[in-house]
Order: sequence, then structure tokens, then C-alpha cells
Amino acid sequence: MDNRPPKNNNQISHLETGFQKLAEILRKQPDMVIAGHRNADGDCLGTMGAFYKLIVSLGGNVTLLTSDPVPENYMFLPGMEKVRVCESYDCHGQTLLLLECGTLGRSGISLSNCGETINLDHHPDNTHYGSINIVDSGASSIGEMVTGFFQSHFPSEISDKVADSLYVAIHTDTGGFSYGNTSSAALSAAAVLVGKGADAGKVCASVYQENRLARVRLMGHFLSGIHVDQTGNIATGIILLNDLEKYKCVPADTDNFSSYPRGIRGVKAGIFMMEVSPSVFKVSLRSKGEWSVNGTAMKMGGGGHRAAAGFVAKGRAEYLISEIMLKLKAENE
Ligand SMILES: [Mn+2]
Repeated sequence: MDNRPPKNNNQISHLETGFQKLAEILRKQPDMVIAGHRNADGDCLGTMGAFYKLIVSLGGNVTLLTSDPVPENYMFLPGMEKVRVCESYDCHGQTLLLLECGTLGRSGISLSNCGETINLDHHPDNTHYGSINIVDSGASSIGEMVTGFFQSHFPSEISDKVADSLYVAIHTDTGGFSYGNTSSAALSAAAVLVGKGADAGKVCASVYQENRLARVRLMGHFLSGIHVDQTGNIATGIILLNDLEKYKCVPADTDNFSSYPRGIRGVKAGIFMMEVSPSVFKVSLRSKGEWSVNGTAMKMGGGGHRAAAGFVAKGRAEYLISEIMLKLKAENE
């Protein structure tokens, strides 16, 4: 997908200026198209829900787009029943807000005729392709960034629903306030949201305790198949297309499976492989921080952070696994 807008000299990349510009646009002409990234997660969808509520409250029309269906456990977030799942979309000159898309292609949607293109993200590899770039690689989540935006520009718009949505965004991206990105800023933003009416217990139950039985069964199969190598350093878990079919599951049902191989005592790095089409694997690498995994991911054509990275690769699973293990060992030993 090579339809990114041409760079212009007036590109804005400063955080505060970017948010100020976004606030001006919303006040003047709130109609907007919002697109998330492929396989949108809680941060992406929670933030989308908060913007949906804001724009509706400002009297604007909002179109929500994703390339994949919204996972069932996020359907309670505002606006989710309005999300259009599509491969391409003509924005007809409307403002386009992209959530956590490091490149325009990351949306998985071919987007044409966009007006102002606002790029909102917290990933360090963002390419600043927007006409307005609001990128804070120090933030735990875009939910945290957008909580600050609401506080500065639309404090009276932080309704219960907005607070719930942004709380879900921060909670899911920090692994329930357990990952290394659980900063004081992340916790402060979460505290503000609970103060504004977010029902922490209720939204977490909706996100984490409404698993379909089929997913739990698939997880059982996945967990029993996890393999730890002879050194005890690397654990590998795999989901094949056959498994999805057998357990009547979809790729979204493997959400968070990547954290289990890493979560074994003594293991330094976890590999999660999911077959996305015959002999093509989406690979997630996770570490506890001591080992780095992004060097291996980059060598395999992907990228990410020190403790969480990924790539897509084609080949026989057993060959891929030994290649990845060799690279991980070379990166860390
Ligand atoms: Mn995020």
C-alpha cells in the first residue's frame, strides 16, 4: 500500500502543538474518519471509543474503520457496533485520524482522498507520515496520551463512557499495570479516569473474563504444546491453521497467547508462532527484559522493542523455530 500523502513543509511533529491543532480541528469541523491498526487491540479500540464519544458530543459525524473485526470482548466499548471492517476507504477529503499506525500501511486499509492526516502513536518506529504527527514514544499507550489531551482541551467531555474506554486502553497496553511501561504517568492517567467515573472492576471483567469457551479450549491445547529448549532459556508455542479450525476459533482468539511461553520460570525468551496462511507464520518474540529480542526480529524483516518484537516468515515451522532460536542465542549469548 503506497498511498501515503506527500510530505509537506508544514508538517507538525511537536506533541503539544499537534494536540492543540487536533483540538482546533475538532471544534471547527468535527467530522472525521478514524482508522486503527491491523488486529486492533485494547489501546487502539479504547482510544477509538473515546474519540467516538467526543465527536458525537461535539455534533460531528464519525466513521470508524478497521481491517479486522473487533474482538468480542471489546464490543462493549462505545461506537464498536458502528465500526466498518474494510480493505479500502475513500475519505472524500475528510480529516483522517490514524491510531497507532507506524506507517499508513499499518492500518491494513487502502485510504484515499484524505484531508488533514493526523498520526497519533506511541511507538518509536513511527515514520511521521502525517500532516500532523502526535507521537510520544515515552507514553505507555495512546490511551495515556489521549487522557492528557482530554484534560487539557475537553475536560468536561470526560464522561463515564470516555473514562471507561481510556482506562481499558491504558490497562491493556500495560498488561494490567504489570509491564515495564507502567510509569507514574500511566498510573496518574488511570487515577484521573477512575476519578472521572471509570468503573475499573466492571470494564476489566468485560475485557478479561468473558472468554468464549472455544478460546479457553484452544488455549489449553496451546499451553500443553509449549516446548522449552535444552538450555531452559527459550520456550516456543505454536498455533496452526488446523488448530483454529479444530477448535472453531479465529486468529483474534489467540490474543495474549504470546505472553505464556515467556512466563515460565527460568525462560529468558518466548516465541509464539501463529500460522496465518499455509506455511506463513506471524511470529511474536517476548522477553522478560534481560534478553533482547528485537535484533532477531529485525534480521527476520520485522521490528519492535527490546522485550516485545515480531515479524512474518514463510517456511516449515520446525526450520523457522531452529533459525529463530539460533538468532536469539547469537543476540544474547
Ligand atoms: Mn498501544
